[in-house]
This record gives sequence, C-alpha cells and structure tokens, in this order.
Amino acid sequence: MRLYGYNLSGNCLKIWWTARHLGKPVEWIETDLLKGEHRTPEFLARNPAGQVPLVEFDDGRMLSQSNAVCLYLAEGSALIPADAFERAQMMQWLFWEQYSHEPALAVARGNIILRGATIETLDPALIQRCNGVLDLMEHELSSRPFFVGNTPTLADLSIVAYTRLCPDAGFRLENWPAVSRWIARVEDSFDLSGP
Ligand SMILES: N[C@@H](CCC(=O)N[C@@H](CS)C(=O)NCC(=O)O)C(=O)O
Repeated sequence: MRLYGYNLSGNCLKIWWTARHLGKPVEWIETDLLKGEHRTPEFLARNPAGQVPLVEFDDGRMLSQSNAVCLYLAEGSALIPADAFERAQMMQWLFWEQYSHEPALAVARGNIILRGATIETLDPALIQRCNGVLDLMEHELSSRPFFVGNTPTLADLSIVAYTRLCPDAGFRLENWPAVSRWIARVEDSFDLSGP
C-alpha cells in the first residue's frame, strides 16, 4: 500500500499512524503541495480531487479522505469500538473533526505555515472558531480520558493530528489543560512520529 502524503499534513499523518499502529506496511510517497505535485496529470489520474492523502492499494484500488482510509485500515481492530453506540459516538467525533475542527485549526495553521499569514494577521473569526473548538474539547475531555470511553479510538488519532500542531498558529495549549493531558495520553498510546 502506498500513501501519497505531505509531511506537514495532519490528515496524511493520521493514516500513517493508524497503519503503523496496526502493523500494516505502508510506503509514504511525499507529495509536495507547494510544488504542485498534487496537480500533475499522473496524480489527478489517481485522485481527480487533487488532494492528499491518497492511498493506492497493491491491487490498484485508490481511497482518499483521511478518516475513510483510517476506518478501512482499522476495520475489526480495537481502534473501532465493538459496541454499536460507542462506534456511533466515535463516528460523531470523526465527522465533527472534518466539519468543525479541521476547517478551523488546520486552516489557521495552514494560513501561517503555507500561505504567509502571521498570527497577527489571522482572521479574528477564524481565531474565534479555533478557540471554540478547543473549549469544546476541554469540556469533553475534563470528564473522561478519551473521546469515547476509557480507551483510545480512531476519534482520538484523528483529532490529535491538528490539535497537537495548533501551537504553530499561536494557540497556547497550556490554556486548555485537559486537552494537553489528553494529547499526552494519546502520545503514550501511539507512535506519533512522522515518516
Ligand atoms: N477531507 C480531506 C481533506 C484533504 C485535504 O484538504 N488535503 C489537503 C492537504 S491536508 C490538500 O491536498 N490540499 C491541496 C488542495 O486542496 O489543493 C481528508 O480528510 O483527507
């Protein structure tokens, strides 16, 4: 299996971490977004959406959308709760990550590290959305160790990706102590190093 990814992308890293945690061999193919390597005819033939992450399986099938890939890789593993309601709760957080969390924290960070913005020039409305996301996480994680129950699931792996990178956009994680403790727990549960 080959993972077309960009090393600064949390969406790509979460697949890398999931595969490694599950002992599934994966080859990382660095795809530099700043050089437009996701817009070449060869890449667009693989993923017409022109985005990483993209996984190419040995039989030639392709799969994109980070959480969909993680769900596929983790099928039948302890990263997906066996109980139907807990599984739905995990999904709840995966959808939240894509609709509310990533469009705030990843966009704020991307504006700084990829698009030349500074912390001072970030859109105040975007900063407000990021603070809201971190406040919600602080509320949830004050009463339990992980997003679903007492053990880490894909929800934690997915959400930690851009959360632990948000200091790049000026968010001081010490202001959200339950979130900071949760990041440490997730880091203890998985190897979150890059490719
Ligand atoms: N929802 C998608 C988001 C994918 C995405 O936004 N990828 C970014 C990098 S993190 C990308 O390829 N951006 C280049 C572009 O859209 O032109 C996922 O979770 O995989």
